[in-house]
Amino acid sequence: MTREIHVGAAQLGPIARDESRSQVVDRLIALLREGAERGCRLVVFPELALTTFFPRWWTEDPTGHDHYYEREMPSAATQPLFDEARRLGVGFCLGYAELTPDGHRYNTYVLVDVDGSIVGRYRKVHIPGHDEHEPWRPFQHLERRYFEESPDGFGVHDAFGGVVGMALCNDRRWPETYRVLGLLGVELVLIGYNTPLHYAPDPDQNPLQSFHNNLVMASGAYQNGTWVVGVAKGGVEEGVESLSHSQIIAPSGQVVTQATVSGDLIVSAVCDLDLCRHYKDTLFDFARYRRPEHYGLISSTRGVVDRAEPR
Ligand code: CDT
Repeated sequence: MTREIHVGAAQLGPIARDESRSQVVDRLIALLREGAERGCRLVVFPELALTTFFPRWWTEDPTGHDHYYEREMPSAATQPLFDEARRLGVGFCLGYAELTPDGHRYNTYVLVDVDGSIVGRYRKVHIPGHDEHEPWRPFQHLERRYFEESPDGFGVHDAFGGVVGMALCNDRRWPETYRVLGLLGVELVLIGYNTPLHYAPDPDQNPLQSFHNNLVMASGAYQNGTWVVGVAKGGVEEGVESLSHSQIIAPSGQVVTQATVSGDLIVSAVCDLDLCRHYKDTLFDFARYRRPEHYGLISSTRGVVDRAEPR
C-alpha cells in the first residue's frame, strides 16, 4: 500500500483586529476547498489562524485579550470548518488560542481527521517574547504574558497513514523539538508560524528571517528523516509585517514547494512517507549511532552551565 499523502500548506494573509471568527472561518473553508480540488488529504493552517496576532498589544489585565481565545473546539463559529472537512473528506490542522475551563491559556494546534473527528492537540512548548510591557519596542511580543508553557510536551499521532507530530512557530528554532518527535518516529511534522520581520532585540537579524526559517526546518527534517510542513500567517497585519514563505520540506532537507507571495494561498506536495526510511535507516539510524550517554546535559540543564562549578 502506498504511503503517499498529498498535503496542503494553507498560508494566510493578515487577519484584521476586528475580523470576526465567521469571516476568518470562511477564508479557511475557501482554502480547504482549494486543497480538496488539488487532491489534498490534509490541509495545514498556521499558528493562531482564527484571530489577529493579539500578543503584539499590551493589556494591563492579562485577561484583557480573552475574547481572542476559544473556550471549546469545535465551537459554534468553527463547526462549519469541521463540517466542510468531513463533507470534503479532507483533514486539517488549525492553530488557535485556547482558554481551558479551569482558566489556563495555551497557544494550541489541533489535528482533525478526514471524518471531522479530533486526532490530537498540541500546546506550544517554547513560548518566545516577554511578559511585561516594553515600550521601547515598535510593537510588543507578549506571548509570555498571554500563554502558558505546555505541561504536556511533544507527542505524535498515528494518522493519515503515518506518524504525525505538531509544533508551533518558535518551537521550530529548537533542535530538541524535532529530535523528541524523531525519537517518537515522526514522519510528518506540522508547524504553523507568525514571525514578525522586525526582531527588536537585534534588528541585524531582520534580513535573515527567511533564511533562518528555512535553515531550522530543513535541518530538523534532514536530521530526523521526516517531512516538515511550515505554514505562515504573513504579510502586513495591523501595521506589523510578518514572514510568509510557507514551505514543504522533504526528509532530504530539500524544499519541494514554497510560497513566493504573501496572502491566502495553498502550496501542496505529495509526501511519500516511505522516503523517511532512507534517512532513518542510514545516516540517522538513531539506535545504531546515537550516544545518549553523552547528551545528559540536554535534558538536565536549561541554560549554559557554570563550568567552574563541579558537575
Ligand atoms: N509566534 C512566534 O513564536 N514567533 C516567534 C517570534 C520570535 S521574536 C519574539 C518566532 O520564533 O518566529
